[in-house]
Amino acid sequence: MSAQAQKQAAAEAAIAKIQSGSVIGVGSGSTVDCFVDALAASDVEIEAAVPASEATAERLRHHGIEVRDANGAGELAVYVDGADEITRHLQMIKGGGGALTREKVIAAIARRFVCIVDESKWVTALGDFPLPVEVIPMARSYVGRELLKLGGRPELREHFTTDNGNVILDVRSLDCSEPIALERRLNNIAGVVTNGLFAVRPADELLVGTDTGVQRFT
Ligand code: ABF
Repeated sequence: MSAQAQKQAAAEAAIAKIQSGSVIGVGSGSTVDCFVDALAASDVEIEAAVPASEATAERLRHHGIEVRDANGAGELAVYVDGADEITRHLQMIKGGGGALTREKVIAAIARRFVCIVDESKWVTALGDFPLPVEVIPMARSYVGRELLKLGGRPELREHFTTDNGNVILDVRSLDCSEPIALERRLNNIAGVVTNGLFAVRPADELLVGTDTGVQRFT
């Protein structure tokens, strides 16, 4: 089965987690695109969605699904999003698509986080994928130096500005074996807006598309 078919299967399995009439959070990326399309084709009619990126907002609107701002949406029933890496502890690296800050805010205001991935994202330990760190532009050099002190190898994501007007440093070689501690430490560097570790608030449920069907973990 191709990675695309696995994404599709995980996305379709997530539809069962959504109740008609609810307001939900919707992440970003190609797996989430499958979810939005599957949601639109399903019998489930949500009240509205809070999207993590402008691209997702556009896709939702295209299907006639109401898009709402996080401010004023209140607590969300469910947040459905993908990941770049996820472990058995449901801790993740996210942000390969650059929407990590909005993704983290929506994860924080959702009662449940359902992560949907293809099998390639399912890892035993975090850290092969470069960790995205969103930084306000004037702090780029300072944050880069601090990341070097922590053993990381930061690289500026070229020709990329986040939806919030910031830059991203993609960091290789960081020791991610204690993801909660590292997530907090990175967030304490002045100028860091967010980092792509989702360990303090992990997912609540994982749906992995595999060649033998969708596997579910909680
Ligand atoms: C979002 O989309 C991000 O956190 C992650 O970087 C990316 C995964 O993309 P895809 O579903 O295209 O692999 O979930």
